[in-house]
Amino acid sequence: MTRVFSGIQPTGELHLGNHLGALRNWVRMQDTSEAVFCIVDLHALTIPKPPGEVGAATLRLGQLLLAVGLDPERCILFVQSHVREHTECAWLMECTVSFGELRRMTQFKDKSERADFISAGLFTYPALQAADILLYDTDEVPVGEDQRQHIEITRDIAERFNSRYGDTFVVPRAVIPAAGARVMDLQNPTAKMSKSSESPQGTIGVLDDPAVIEKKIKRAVTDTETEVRYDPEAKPGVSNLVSILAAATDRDPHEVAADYDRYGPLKADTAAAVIEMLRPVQERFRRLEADPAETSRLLAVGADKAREIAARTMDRARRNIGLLAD
Ligand code: ATP
Ligand code: LTN
Repeated sequence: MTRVFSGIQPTGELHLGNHLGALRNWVRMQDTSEAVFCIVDLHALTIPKPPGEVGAATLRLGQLLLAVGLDPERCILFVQSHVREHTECAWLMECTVSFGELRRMTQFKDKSERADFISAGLFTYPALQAADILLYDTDEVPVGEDQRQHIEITRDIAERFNSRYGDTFVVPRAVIPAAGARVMDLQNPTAKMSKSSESPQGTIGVLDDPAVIEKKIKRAVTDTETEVRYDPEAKPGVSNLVSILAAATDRDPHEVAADYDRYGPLKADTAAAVIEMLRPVQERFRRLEADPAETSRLLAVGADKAREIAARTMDRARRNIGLLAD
């Protein structure tokens, strides 16, 4: 079976873009592949955080991922810092990637321009990400378009390591969902919906109350025409609503658009579909929130399974490098 690995940082609240663009696919992949999903808490430390913040956000994200439908019986779900092999392997990756390659990463360029404190970890971030992926003999990495360069560098690292020390790592490939999976900001439909968006009104949180969801969709920016058409270039606002409704009901956006001739009913149905889709997620989240020990237990089970695979890969890497056995 294909081994799939992906990671998500415990920063910010999950939104509809994360849900439709990533998490829903993760849930589906549990049945078609050997799926490993990781809450990458150490990656969150590349930007300094007050004590306790990352741990609390990790637990909450764990609860959310379980609520969305990740099932520890059908996938491995764990926290990066619980499996020490990630940081150990990251060192091997740092010694395999070059300074110049890391300097060319666009995410580093963007983030370092905005950061007050540029940690060395922000610079070596891709080495830790390569370790995450390569420890699990990963075939496929489902990620958004913005991560393409990180998967490319992971492939380069794996190939270079293998040619230096012999076959050690599986060379993974990125799986990037088709365009329709990109959810745009409701207030600024030419920008993607994002945790770091300036307009909370433009972003629907997975845990938003039904009344809040309804209000945000009702106030979503459209245009001065009245015709409903799926045309993301000319009509970004309306097309975003159409594609949200299509994604939430598993239909084709062009077909959905053909059902409407006014914006009002389109908005009402989109809100209803999103509320309906998120209702069971919110209910499961409330139950998990009431019993944090259960989520911690499930994450510990996941870490045990992950460690077993990661330890084997690290043994192979140490042996192939020819480090003195301990
Ligand atoms: P940021 O605010 O830093 O941009 P984000 O909201 O984009 O964060 P990430 O943690 O970078 O979220 O992404 C988690 C996953 O969700 C990734 O696989 C990403 O591709 C996906 N994703 C994020 N935003 C959207 C969106 N608007 N539409 C579709 N998928 C998205
Ligand atoms: N850099 C990714 C998060 C991430 C990841 C990974 C994704 C860390 N390690 C391994 C896939 C595989 C992000 O910012 N979305």
